[in-house]
Amino acid sequence: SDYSQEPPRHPSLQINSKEPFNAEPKRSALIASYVTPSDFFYKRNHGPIPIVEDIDRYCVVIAGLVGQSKQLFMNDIRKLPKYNVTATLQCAGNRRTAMSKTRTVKGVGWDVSAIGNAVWGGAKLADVLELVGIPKLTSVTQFGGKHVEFVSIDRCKEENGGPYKASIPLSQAANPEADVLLAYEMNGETLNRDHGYPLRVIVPGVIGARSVKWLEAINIIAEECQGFFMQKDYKMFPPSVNWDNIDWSTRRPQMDFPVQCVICSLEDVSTVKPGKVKISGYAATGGGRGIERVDVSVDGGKTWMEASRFQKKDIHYISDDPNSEKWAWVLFEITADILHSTEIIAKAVDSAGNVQPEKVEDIWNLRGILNTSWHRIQVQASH
Ligand code: MTE
Ligand code: MO
Repeated sequence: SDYSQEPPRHPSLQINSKEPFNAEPKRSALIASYVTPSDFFYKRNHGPIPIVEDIDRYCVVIAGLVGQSKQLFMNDIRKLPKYNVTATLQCAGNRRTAMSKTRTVKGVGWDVSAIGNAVWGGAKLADVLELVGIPKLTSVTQFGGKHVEFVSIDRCKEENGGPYKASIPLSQAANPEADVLLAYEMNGETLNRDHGYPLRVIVPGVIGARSVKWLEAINIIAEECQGFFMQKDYKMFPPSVNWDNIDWSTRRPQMDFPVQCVICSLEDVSTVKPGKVKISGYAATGGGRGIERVDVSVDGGKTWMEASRFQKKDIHYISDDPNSEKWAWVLFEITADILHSTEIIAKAVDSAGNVQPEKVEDIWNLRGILNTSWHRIQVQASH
């Protein structure tokens, strides 16, 4: 594998792995704006960044359980109606480093910033599938039934030098309301190489691993994709499962991400001057459910206050769809009096009433995914 032609990256990123390049911004960068600039958007790769030189010849092949397979060139995709969808992408491994402090887990270490919120511009997958005779669907069944597989141009060692791939249910792919995109723009600009140039999938509300970058082919298949990242990774196991007794086939690939909430205005540990302290961060949930509430405690969880939430503040790209913010995070903010050293905690509730687990120990899993435990910051009050 050749890492000699990687794109330039912002020097402020914290690099968790150089080859493949995995990096996240400082947590303070995430609350500087509702839409995360692509420079400060986490980068999660499993191999070298591919190079697509001749954009006129670049095409996506749609094949599998379709009458006739079809080649789609960029021009064909741009001819379809263009949608801008604001969607939060979160790696299932976000906050993994904190999970490994309880017990070691396997995987790239991430602090709290393997997440970002962008405005993705492109064609709806439902419109693309219609071109090969697949009718639009209006209900989503999460498991069982046909799947739509996305195959990338990149090469990774987990696939023994083959391409990264993943799939989602056809019922989601062909449902225009699910807002699954083939995106060629990020935040109003041409998608850059790190984020999937020239074309990537965006599956809103689902863990980042299913949003395949550098798309090469779309296959309609009878059941879910058998690739490494669907079958041998990104599955949630109970705390009793270890590397000696693991049976990957007993669990389903993770799809929706659960409710998550992180304080970004303070590092852990922070020193503050006694008095008013601003506490802000992000909260997000999967499946388009939306955040109902963010609770903040400044006394280690004895008492709670509700934070204020906002979206959209700095959106410049007006979305066609008034409902599209449902895939996006909310930023929250509250000012509290902090007079003594203490533990600050944030936790969110989504519109289905889902809450976050109190302790990371209770959700420990050997791959270190989905750490959505209450986010805690130790603060020392000092003059
Ligand atoms: N697509 C390809 N082709 N190769 C990859 O390594 N990584 C996935 C997904 N799509 C990956 C991919 C994972 S695990 C995540 S979290 C997101 O892309 C990260 O997207 P980003 O780098 O644009 O933030
Ligand atoms: Mo990921």
